[in-house]
Formats: sequence, C-alpha cells, structure tokens
Amino acid sequence: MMTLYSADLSPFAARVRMQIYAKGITDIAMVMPPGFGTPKYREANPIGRIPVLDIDGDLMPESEVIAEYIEELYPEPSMLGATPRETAHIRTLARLSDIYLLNNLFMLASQVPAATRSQGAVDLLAGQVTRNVAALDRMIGQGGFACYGRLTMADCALVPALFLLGGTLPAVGVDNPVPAHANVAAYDAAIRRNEHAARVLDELQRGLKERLEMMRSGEFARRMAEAQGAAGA
Ligand SMILES: N[C@@H](CCC(=O)N[C@@H](CS)C(=O)NCC(=O)O)C(=O)O
Repeated sequence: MMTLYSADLSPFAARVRMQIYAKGITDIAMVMPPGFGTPKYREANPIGRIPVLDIDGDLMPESEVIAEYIEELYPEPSMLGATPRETAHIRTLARLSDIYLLNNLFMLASQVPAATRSQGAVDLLAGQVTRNVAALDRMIGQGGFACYGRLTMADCALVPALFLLGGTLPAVGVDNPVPAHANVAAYDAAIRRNEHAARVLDELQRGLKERLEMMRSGEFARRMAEAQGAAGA
C-alpha cells in the first residue's frame, strides 16, 4: 500500500489529493508525516518537503512527479489529453500554476508578518504572480474547466494555487489580480462547484483555520522554535 505524506494546508499536496479523489483511488493512505520539519525527516527526505509518496519505503518527492506517476499507475479516468498535443497543453497550464504562481506565492507567504516583511521581496514575488495571472487569463479555457471541458491535471494544479493566491496577496498588501481578469475570475468561480475541487478547498480552508488558531495560541511559534532548535543541534 502506498502512503501520501500530506497536510490539509499544503497546496502542493492538495494538487495530488485532488487527482486521487477525481480518479476514485482508495488504496493510497494520506497522513501527516511524523517528524515533518525535523532533521530526522530531512535525513530520509533530502528536499525536506511534502508531498512525498511512500512506496513501501521508497520515497518519491515533488508533487508534479507524484502526479505523473499516479497517472501512469491509474490511467483511468484520464486527467491528461486525448492527443499528445492536448496533454502538452494540460502540462503547460499545470506548470504555469506551479512555477509562476504557486512557487512565488509560497515564498510570498513568508512575508505575511508585517514586522519582518521585506518590501523588495513582496514587489518581486507579487509582481511575478500578477504578471502570470494575466498570462493565465489568455490561456485558460471556458466552461468551468482549465481546458477541454473536463477535469484534468491542470485543474488539480490551479485550484490550490488560486486558493493560496486569494489569501496571500491581500495579506501582504497587494490587490488580488483575479477579479480584474475576467477569464480567470470566471474559472475560479466555476471550478469551485466541481466536487473534487470543493473537497480540497474545504481541506485547505480547514488547514488554514488550524494554522491561524496555532498562531494565535503561540503553538506555531513554539513548534518553529523546536524545529529550529533541532536543526541547530
Ligand atoms: N516543489 C515541491 C514544493 C513542496 C513544498 O514546498 N511543500 C511545502 C508545504 S506546502 C513544504 O513542505 N514546506 C516545508 C519546507 O519548506 O521546509 C512540490 O511540488 O512538491
């Protein structure tokens, strides 16, 4: 049995979870990895992140790699294209989401606390996100899906990225560019009605609520200090 190391609030893990739900896969367990963030975790996982797919002890990192692997193991229903060219377009949208939106947003999230914020970092990262929402607006499909009128791996990548975008940009004092981009805005509103998108959006929201509670109670700072202490040791 395979296990996906995952957490509600991880948009990268949410991408893989949405694909697993859409395919109806029931034999991949999903757990928060024990010791996540500690040197022990990084000993076994050199990149040190989630998601990781644990295949009987063989650890596979990187959401896109895991998504492609799952697609090969469970080809039906296909989340890729009907032709090689369609598949290439789906991968282009997923890549746009990952590289140009999500990676920048993930780094931008570190700039949310105003006391330690670097305006230069915010301008650089938020500028990239805004520019690439404009690119997405010209590439995204009509009719409620990223492309080809059905759920694909592009949707699995875009749904968590747009969730993070909506929360992160306003939190660092930058306007959310989505409402000004009609095609992305229409997509964002429509895809939420898809059952698999709705499920991961609920999980992301639950993860966010938990994280905010941990920050309010001081538990988050305590855990960060603990992980940093362990890293120092
Ligand atoms: N490129 C990686 C990014 C994964 C990633 O950054 N995951 C975050 C959680 S959303 C993480 O594990 N962060 C821990 C860290 O940065 O140490 C992927 O696509 O899987």
